[in-house]
Amino acid sequence: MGLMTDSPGRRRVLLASPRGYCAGVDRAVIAVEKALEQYGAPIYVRHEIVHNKYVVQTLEKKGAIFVEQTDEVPPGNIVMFSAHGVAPTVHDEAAAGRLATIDATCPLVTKVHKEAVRFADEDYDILLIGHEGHEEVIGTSGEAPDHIQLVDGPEDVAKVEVRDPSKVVWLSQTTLSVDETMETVGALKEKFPQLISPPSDDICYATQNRQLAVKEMGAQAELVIVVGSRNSSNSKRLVEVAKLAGSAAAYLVDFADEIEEGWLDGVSTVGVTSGASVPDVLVEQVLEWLSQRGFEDVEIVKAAEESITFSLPKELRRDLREEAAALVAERTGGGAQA
Ligand code: 0CJ
Ligand code: F3S
Repeated sequence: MGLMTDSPGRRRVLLASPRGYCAGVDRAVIAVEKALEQYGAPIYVRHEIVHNKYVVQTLEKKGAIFVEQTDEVPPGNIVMFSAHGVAPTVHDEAAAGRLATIDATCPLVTKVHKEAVRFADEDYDILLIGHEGHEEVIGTSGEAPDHIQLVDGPEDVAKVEVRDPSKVVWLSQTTLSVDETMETVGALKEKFPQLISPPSDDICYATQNRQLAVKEMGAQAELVIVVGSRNSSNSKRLVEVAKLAGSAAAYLVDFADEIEEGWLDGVSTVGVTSGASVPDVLVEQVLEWLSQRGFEDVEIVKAAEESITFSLPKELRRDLREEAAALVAERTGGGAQA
C-alpha cells in the first residue's frame, strides 16, 4: 500500500472485501481440475462451470470441453454439471446417453432445489424470483415445473396468478440483488398477503456480502470497476448496486485491458470489486493498471468475514478415496486392487 496523504490531487482505490471466488465456485473449479488429474482429458462440462471467460479458457487449455447439452457428449465419457445446477431431466438424459456424471452444483443451489421439491409435494404454488433464461432458474424450475412460475422482478408481479392465495411461497435464484428482490417480495405480499417466505435466505451469503461491500464503496467512489463476465448474474448485480449506492459510473470488465482511460477523467476515488466467479489474479491486474495511472493507495473496504468452504462433489471424493487406498496398499504391499 502506498503512502496516504490528504493532498487535493490524492488518488485512491477502495478495494472490496469480500470479493471474488465464493465457496461454491472454488469447489466447482477445483472439481474440474481434480477430474482432469484423476481421469485424464477430456472431461466434458455441461454449460460453463462458472460464468467467467478466463476460468473457462484456462480449463479448456487443460483439457475440459464445454458443451451446452449432454447429447453433445460421446457415450462412455464423464460429464460434469456446472455450479448453477441442473433439472432432474438432465440427470436422466446423461444416464440415457451412458455418461458418468460429476455434479458440481453449489450446495446452496441444491438447498433451493430441495425447498422447491418440498413445497411442490405440499402442493404450494411456488413463485420463483429470478432472471428468465438463467441456467440456475432453468434447473430449479425443472424440479417442479407444474408448481413453479417465474417472477422476473417487481414489474412481473401484476401478471402472477395462483390457484389458492393461502398456499403460496416465494423462493429465489441465489445471485439476485437483495434490494430488488425485497421490492419484488413486497409487491407479491401486497397481492398475496398470506405469501410465505423460504425457510432460510435463498440469496446466498457470498452474493449478499459482495453487495454489502460494493454498497459501502459506491457511496464514496466516483467510479466503480467490477471484474466479471457479461453472463455472470452476480457480477452484473454489483454494477447496479454500485450505481444505486451513489457511484457516478460503474463498469463490468473481464480484463484490465478493457478499462478505458477516459473513465478516470475527474475521478479521485475508484472502487474495485469482482464477482463470485472471478479469480483474484484478474483483480490484481486491474490494480496494477490503476497504479500505473497514479492510483497507488489501496484501502480495503471490509463488509464481512467469510470462512465457509464446501467439500468436493461426492463422486470425486469417493474415487479419490479409492485411489488413495489403492496407493497405500501398493506401497505397503497390501492386497487392494486399483
Ligand atoms: O448460480 C450460481 C451457483 C453462482 C455461481 C457463481 O457465479 P457465476 O458468475 O458463475 O453465476 P451467476 O450468473 O449465477 O452469477
Ligand atoms: Fe454458491 Fe453463492 Fe457461490 S450459490 S456458487 S456460494 S455465488
